[in-house]
Amino acid sequence: MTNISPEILQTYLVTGTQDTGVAQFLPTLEAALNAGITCFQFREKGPNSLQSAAEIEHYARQAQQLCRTYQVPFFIDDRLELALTLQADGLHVGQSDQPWAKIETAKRHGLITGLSCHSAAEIIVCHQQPILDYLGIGPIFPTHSKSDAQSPLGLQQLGDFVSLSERPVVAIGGISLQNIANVAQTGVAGAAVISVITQSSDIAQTVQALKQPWHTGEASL
Ligand code: TZP
Ligand code: MG
Repeated sequence: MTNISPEILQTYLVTGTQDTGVAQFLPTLEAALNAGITCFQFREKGPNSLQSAAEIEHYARQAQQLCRTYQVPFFIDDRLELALTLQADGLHVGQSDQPWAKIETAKRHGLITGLSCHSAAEIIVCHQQPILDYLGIGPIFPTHSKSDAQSPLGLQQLGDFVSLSERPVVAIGGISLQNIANVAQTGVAGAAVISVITQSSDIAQTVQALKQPWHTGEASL
């Protein structure tokens, strides 16, 4: 039960200026787009993120323009009004973001909708909600990119949650080139990452390596 092609979730970059520095934000995104990411989420949040609404909108618009050039879906984390103003392709929300009211409004305006989940109970609630397109599940492994991250779920739990979910799942949190093959084997539609791309010294090679399990059939979609 979803309205999207799960392939868009396969290699999903989540980033804001706090992860790259302001100067490297657009160059990092363009390198990742050029290398073949399948989705981008603008997530301006947490320590060192921009605070001015005008600046946030400026970088979001620039990022959206780049995504259009590469024909990659452009999502926004949490900021419903910005997502509607820019006519983003999707909105992603967390459990503490008043998710259902935002998901409802976003869906009414035709956006793709995603929700972060961390427990079986949260996933079961989603069964009743056809307005939700996909689930983000994580963190799977320890992460340094989210200061308020919950405890890591691990691969076994991820596999159980993929089975429980009625919607495509994108895994997030601590995903690296060392564990991407194991993540793909749980049946997720894709992997969402921050630091493995933003801290890479060779983004083209990193993105190729992240996509590898889906090319070689290791992923159990
Ligand atoms: N939500 C759960 S973990 C996480 C988010 C946004 C951070 C993922 O970043 P990284 O660097 O890929 O671990
Ligand atoms: Mg949140």
